[in-house]
Amino acid sequence: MTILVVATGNLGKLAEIQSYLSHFPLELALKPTNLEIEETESTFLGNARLKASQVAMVTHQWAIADDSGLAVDALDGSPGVFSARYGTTDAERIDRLLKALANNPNRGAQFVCAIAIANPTGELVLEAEGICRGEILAEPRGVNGFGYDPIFWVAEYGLSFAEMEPQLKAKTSHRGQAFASLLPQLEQKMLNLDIPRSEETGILRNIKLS
Ligand code: ITT
Repeated sequence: MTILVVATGNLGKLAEIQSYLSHFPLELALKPTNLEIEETESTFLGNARLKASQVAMVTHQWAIADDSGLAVDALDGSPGVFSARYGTTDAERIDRLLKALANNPNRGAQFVCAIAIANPTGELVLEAEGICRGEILAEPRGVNGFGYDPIFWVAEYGLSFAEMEPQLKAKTSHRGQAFASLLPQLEQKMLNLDIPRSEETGILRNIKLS
């Protein structure tokens, strides 16, 4: 089975990426922990491309990368691409964000996710982006998920991401939107490469992407 290296060190992201790809006959592998790619681009997509391409080149395998973050309206889109670098722990990042917003009544924000897939030579072959609008809560709510999930509230469901079951977050979230756009492209890519399909299940099998 074709190996797809997941170019992330974030275990929360990894779990979500695994669940989106669970129906694809790809063998997921985690990038070597000592392989750190510096995020030098100013956009989510730029950084996702960078991570996918560099991890693919180093491992000589297909690689998928996710660059994501939280852009807060009243903070002119901060922390944005610096979301991971906004503090050293999730608690610290959340605390800093809540202090920066203080009592500002403008709580609008969006989570953004960019996904890129590179082939074993590092060439980018697929990409997608997703956005989820919400509001920043005054204090954390819920225990599920990871990262900024406890302070991101989605009006449509009256729940924070951390109060949602994983299936609901998957349906609603920025990453869910990005994968909804990516997965048909991935399936098509496999079909274009003439990968056999199982008659019974319709699931693609025996993929050889390269
Ligand atoms: P990799 O680059 O190794 O994938 P990272 O955590 O450094 O891991 P990013 O640079 O993409 O990832 O930073 C994303 C930040 O936004 C990070 O702090 C995440 O915890 C947070 N984040 C991304 N998606 C999230 C989600 O669905 N829920 C909560 N926080 C999220």
